[in-house]
Amino acid sequence: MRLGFVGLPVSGKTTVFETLSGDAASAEHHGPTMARIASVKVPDERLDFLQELFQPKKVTHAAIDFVDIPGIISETGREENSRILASLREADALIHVVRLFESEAAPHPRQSVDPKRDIDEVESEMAFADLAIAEARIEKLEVSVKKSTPEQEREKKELEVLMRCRDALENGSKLIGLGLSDQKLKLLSSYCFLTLKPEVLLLNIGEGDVGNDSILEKARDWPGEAIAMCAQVEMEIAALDSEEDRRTFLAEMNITEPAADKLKAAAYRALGVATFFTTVSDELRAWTVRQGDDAVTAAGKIHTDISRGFIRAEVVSVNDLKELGSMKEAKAKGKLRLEGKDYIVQDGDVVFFRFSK
Ligand SMILES: Nc1nc2c(ncn2[C@@H]2O[C@H](COP(=O)(O)OP(=O)(O)OP(=O)(O)O)[C@@H](O)[C@H]2O)c(=O)[nH]1
Ligand SMILES: [Mg+2]
Repeated sequence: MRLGFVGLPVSGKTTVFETLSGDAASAEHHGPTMARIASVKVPDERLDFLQELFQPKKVTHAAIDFVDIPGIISETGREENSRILASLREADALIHVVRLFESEAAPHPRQSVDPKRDIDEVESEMAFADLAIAEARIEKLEVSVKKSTPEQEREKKELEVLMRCRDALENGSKLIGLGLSDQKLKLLSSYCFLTLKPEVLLLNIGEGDVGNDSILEKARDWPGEAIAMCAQVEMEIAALDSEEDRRTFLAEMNITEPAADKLKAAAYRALGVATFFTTVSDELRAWTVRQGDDAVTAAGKIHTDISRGFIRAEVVSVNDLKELGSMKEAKAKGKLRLEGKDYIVQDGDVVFFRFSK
């Protein structure tokens, strides 16, 4: 899964990014805007349990790729901003960081703390970036739909959806709010529109507001997931050497959940993620799919051969294994089920795929 940070300059994106990726120096720079990407493994106590049970040679955690880009500001110009934002097109979800701490360094004239003002600016730059893509494609399609080709019907449909998108974006609405059908979304999938992505709001609060639960009130108007953290404090905690020091510091600051866990949980909720586990040739591995994905889609995460040659899946939930203590018991109690192609993978499933080569 890939999560991209977006926000104004000095909102704290890089601070959060470096806190989460631990070793900042290892983050790689990519593309013309020098976006940075870091891969972070997702701790999962269910995986620890399965490791005890199956004793595999290798364990592979699910990973989240974080992408950090330079801050977006309207004065930079729409074209340049579109270029910067292009690094986020591959992201599954966006983390919109907004500043709630006082800072003299914030770009003039935005020194005062005003989350609504800042959020609106970033949102409208993202809408412009999407609009530019929609308009360019509409222009091409308006010419090509006139020709009678095998593509004509599809192109007409695509043009119709894109025009709806253009209207919405021109009115300042996010595309995610259009509630487009799966069929229509499929027509748009190659454009990777930013405003179609689930977006988590991250309120980057000042040191004085740490532990103040009512701060989330500030995100009252935000339609999606919102979390609050103080990036500065989280960074200092993450930099401590021992786990014990970290725990003590967290407790002292009244922080019940470290930033990484909070962000992961919020992103998983926003995306609707389900984790499943496989054990194949001595490797135990965690995978993520979207909630509602079927067994064939899940198989495709591992290898296209497995989805193509899919015969069936044998499934047992990790909770049943915990309760019964072994695969043998799970089988004996009928908890290892045979499932077909249409089976919807559930969070915490341990799946053994049977397929023909
Ligand atoms: N007081 C305080 N300062 C913070 C906090 N988070 C970040 N900062 C400071 O704000 C400044 C900017 O933070 P960055 O993380 O570099 O901000 P950014 O969003 O990556 O900025 P750009 O890359 O310019 O877009 C740094 O000096 C940070 O130390 C916070 O929670 N509290
Ligand atoms: Mg930065």
